[in-house]
Amino acid sequence: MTFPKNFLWGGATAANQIEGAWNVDGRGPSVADHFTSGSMNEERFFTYEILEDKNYPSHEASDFYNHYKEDILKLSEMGLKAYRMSISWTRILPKGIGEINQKGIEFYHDVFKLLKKYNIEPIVTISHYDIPMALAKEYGGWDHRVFIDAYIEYCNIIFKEYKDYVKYWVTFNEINVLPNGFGDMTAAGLLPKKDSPVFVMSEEKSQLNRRFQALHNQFVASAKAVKIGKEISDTFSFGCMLSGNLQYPYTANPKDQILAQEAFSFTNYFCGDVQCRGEYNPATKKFFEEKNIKINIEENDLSILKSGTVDFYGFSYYMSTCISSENFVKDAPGNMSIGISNPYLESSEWGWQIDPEGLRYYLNQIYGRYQLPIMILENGLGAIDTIEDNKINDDYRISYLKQHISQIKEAIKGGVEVIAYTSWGVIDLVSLSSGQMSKRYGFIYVDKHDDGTGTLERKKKKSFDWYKQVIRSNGENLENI
Ligand code: BGP
Repeated sequence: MTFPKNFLWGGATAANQIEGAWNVDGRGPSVADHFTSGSMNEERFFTYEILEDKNYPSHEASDFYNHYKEDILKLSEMGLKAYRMSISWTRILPKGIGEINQKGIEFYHDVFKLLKKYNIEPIVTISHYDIPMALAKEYGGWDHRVFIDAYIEYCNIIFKEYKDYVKYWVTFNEINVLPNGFGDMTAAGLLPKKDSPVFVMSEEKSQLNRRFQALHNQFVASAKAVKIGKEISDTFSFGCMLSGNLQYPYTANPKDQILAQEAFSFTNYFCGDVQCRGEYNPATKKFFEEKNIKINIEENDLSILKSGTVDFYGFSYYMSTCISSENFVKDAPGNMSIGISNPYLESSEWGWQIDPEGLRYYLNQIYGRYQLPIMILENGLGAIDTIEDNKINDDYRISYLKQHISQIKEAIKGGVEVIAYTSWGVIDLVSLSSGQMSKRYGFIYVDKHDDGTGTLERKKKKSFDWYKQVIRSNGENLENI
């Protein structure tokens, strides 16, 4: 048997992409509620006001808030062992700090009770692209240290409330989208002066300082959360979560090798080293010096980082690109990344290059460096699904997942300790990059469309039964399923 007996086969979602009910039962707005929908060619926008003629997909999303009983029942029917979900910070603390919303507390109690009833282990992301709008508006975003205090207040509440239900906590989703520039608004709530595209990628000096200050503050918050969490319950286990970023050298030119090596280090080890080893690595310190980035590190921060390292390494993995020392056009988009296309790979309908071996490569690299248990917390294919004869035959999704799971198997055979695999968007939800519903990842279809119409009815896809069998066989005999 390759996969360990207690392997956590699961599915993943995030509150702002699935729950909806954005202003119901006392919930406060998050920054994500101010993102309009877009498409492959049309950017998403952040708007300060909610504009009548725009569609804000998080407002209803897949309406998990009102469908959670039915949804969790379906997850149990699939045989899921784990469900990676996030808590919406502003459902608990509508303004991000201060007054508590009892209805929000109860909602997650109900969700966790149901998961427990079906023996589904929750893996809970504390902050998944879900920044309290009130706090961001007042203080400008995570570059202000008030966010550390607010986050710790929020952690204290949820740790105490849910300690009998939750063992696995993930402090921040894809924290490394800050160094790579994609996460200013989504991950750090660094609000612009006026309405602007969500993914701006500014390289201005002042923005760089804000970005890396926000990142530092999140590192400190993460380490503090680990510390206080372990005081509240010794059963808690904490993970980091990075966007698994992989760029191959385009040619055998040694210059390309160096570039790829440096890119891997910057996009993965930068954050991984702080959260797994408790310190900024030498390359990162040099980077700060060279770019003349000035951040405020308070007296105890470095010892806090050292004392709050994580127990497992979590990451998302969807695709890979290439990097070159020559002047190629970056024509391959991806998960919070962009690179040069690889002639050996095919792409999804959204242009993300499909690379199962890349997942194995990434696992080998990360385990080689940290030797911590690994959770693959997101992986999947965003595709357009069509209903024919009342059926959704998503063989393309089955093929994508099968190839990726096979590569995990190979990595495990090679000695890598993988303990969980939670496929992304297990129930169809709003796409982060495009805001579309039509970029579907799920085993469970949700009748909801890009223009916001739809009955919200749920329907099993072909992949539902396929994944059920994969779980039942604990990943064995994949070729025949
Ligand atoms: C990751 C995010 C998720 C999710 C996923 C797929 O970056 O953690 O929130 O959305 O990517 O990306 P997309 O929705 O853009 O297809």
